[in-house]
Amino acid sequence: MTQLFKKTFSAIMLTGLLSVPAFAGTAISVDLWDAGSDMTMVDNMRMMNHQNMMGMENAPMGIKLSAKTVPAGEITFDTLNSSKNLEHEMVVALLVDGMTALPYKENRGRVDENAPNMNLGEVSELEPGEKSSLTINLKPGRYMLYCNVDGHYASGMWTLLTVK
Ligand SMILES: [Cu+2]
Repeated sequence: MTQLFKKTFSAIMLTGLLSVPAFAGTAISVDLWDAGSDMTMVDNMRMMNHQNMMGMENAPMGIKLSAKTVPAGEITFDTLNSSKNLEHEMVVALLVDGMTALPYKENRGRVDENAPNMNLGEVSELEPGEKSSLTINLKPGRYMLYCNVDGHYASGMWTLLTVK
């Protein structure tokens, strides 16, 4: 850290720049988690029904980010599926101003990824314990990261990200 600081500092001195050093991008850690029981499809459906009563704070699964706001530009999502027994994924969507509901297919329990802005990039199905990264360029705006495995979005597996 100190070394890096010195290098950065001398680079600034050498080039005579007083502004922020050139920004190579931002990395965010993404944790795809769940409560960890042996959940079957039937349990998933039951969770979806409970969701309305429970509220998000009691959701049985979710997405946790190391940062909720990041600068525009190249963003790397270092994604870990920390579940012990379920596959999860992470899809990036842009929330357009005034949007009140996502294009959601009730019959399939999934967000419609083919709808505009609903899939700007993804880390597709990760096995329990598996990691993968996605790097994409994001403009300022409000984004949502979600898991589109059947029933998971409705079970609370989404979070918001602000790009400034
Ligand atoms: Cu999931």
